[in-house]
Amino acid sequence: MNTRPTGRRTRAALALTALLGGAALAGLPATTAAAADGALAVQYRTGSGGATADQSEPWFKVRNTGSTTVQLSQVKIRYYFKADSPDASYRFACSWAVRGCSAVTGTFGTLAHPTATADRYLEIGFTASAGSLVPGADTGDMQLRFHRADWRTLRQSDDYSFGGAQTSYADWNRVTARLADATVWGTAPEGDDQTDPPGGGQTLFDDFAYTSHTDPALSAHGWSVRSNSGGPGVPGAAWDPSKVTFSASDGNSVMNLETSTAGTGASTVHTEVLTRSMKFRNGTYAARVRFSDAPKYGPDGDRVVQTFFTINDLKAPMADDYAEYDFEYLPNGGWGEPSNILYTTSWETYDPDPWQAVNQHSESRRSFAGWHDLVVTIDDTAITYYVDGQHFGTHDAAYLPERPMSINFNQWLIDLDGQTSTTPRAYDQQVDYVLHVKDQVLTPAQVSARIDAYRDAGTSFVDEVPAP
Ligand SMILES: [Ca+2]
Ligand SMILES: [Ca+2]
Ligand SMILES: [Ca+2]
Repeated sequence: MNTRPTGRRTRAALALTALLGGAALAGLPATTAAAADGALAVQYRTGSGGATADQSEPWFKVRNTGSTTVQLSQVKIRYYFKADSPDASYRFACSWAVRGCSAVTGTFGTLAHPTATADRYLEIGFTASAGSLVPGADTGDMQLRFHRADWRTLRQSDDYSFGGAQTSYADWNRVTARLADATVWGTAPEGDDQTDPPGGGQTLFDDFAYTSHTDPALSAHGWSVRSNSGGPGVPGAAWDPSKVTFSASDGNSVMNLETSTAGTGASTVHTEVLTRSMKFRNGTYAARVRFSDAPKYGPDGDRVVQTFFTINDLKAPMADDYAEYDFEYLPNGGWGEPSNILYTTSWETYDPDPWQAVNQHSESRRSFAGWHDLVVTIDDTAITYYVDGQHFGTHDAAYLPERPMSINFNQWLIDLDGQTSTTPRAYDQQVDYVLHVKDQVLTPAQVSARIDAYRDAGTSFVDEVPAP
């Protein structure tokens, strides 16, 4: 992980965004309940009834059989199947939907307890633009499909939810529907233990009250201070744990990441701190970070990147289960930018060689020197960034995370072209705290209130977030 290439934003990346519309991905269930007396029925037919096929084509209509209006964004349908092999991967697509394919999301999950006919599921969800269902209404036709990533023939005769004889729409209880996290339709296979999904709220909070990078508490609290070489940034640079230090003033400890160079790869030192566990997915992430525009000594001008981000591992070029959400401040420009710029970027995936990026970003071209409150929220529908309580950007469902991630801070140099001097110089990035609240979307004000409450209680660290 963290072999993040330079030159990460291309105009081609933005053009690719349009191609992703039908393959949007949904995250964990929403946490708020609505329409408590609502009930749903799911009708199914197959568009491809063979025992084997190039694509499985589960088509659905969802009908509101209750007495209150249902927001489709609160609805999830699961279609269970047996994968063709343990490592087979699948792609979702929507051929046609009355509500619009862009309003229908599909993501794949793995059952914790596989059975002979179900070890995976396709979960269908809806964006807010899908609208609602009044009592008695249905979604109309949703002609959905999925295929193997390598387009090899798939076997569907062994799939729990498949009905080869269902060539016209009829109620089908071998798929499930959930409304606001409650299962309201169908019978799940025994392997689906997700009957009562967590409401979330488990929290990681760290005020970074440590003495040094070798403080046993730092590791005990799940953090790793990077020492392994490699990207991103200047080739030959070291990642030096000893340049991650801690200091306190007025009883509040902050972490400092120092990055330095004397104009050569061998003299360049990068810094990074990250959680060892990739267990963070939907919810709220927040950190108070101090960016700097100028070095603390030596000549200015290096293409520094100062960051707070979440990331998981790219399993293969363009693998769609990659995820990354960044705050990246470039005080001296870089990536073709002449001057200071703050990016927030949400990643679907990328190919390191030849470089190809599938992401969406927001930017602001001004100085962000000084302390800033950074917040990003991820739910089933969007990724939203805030800086100092102000909305900074919202990115689309196509960029939602498919898998959990680590939480990272790093400071590094894109290259040595911004300042060609061999005079030593160093830059600081500081971090006051980090907060993650699982599966809950908090406002920046609610984040501040949580931080205040932990500090009032004298709590400098808590980690309730379960392992993935
Ligand atoms: Ca199968
Ligand atoms: Ca992705
Ligand atoms: Ca602190």
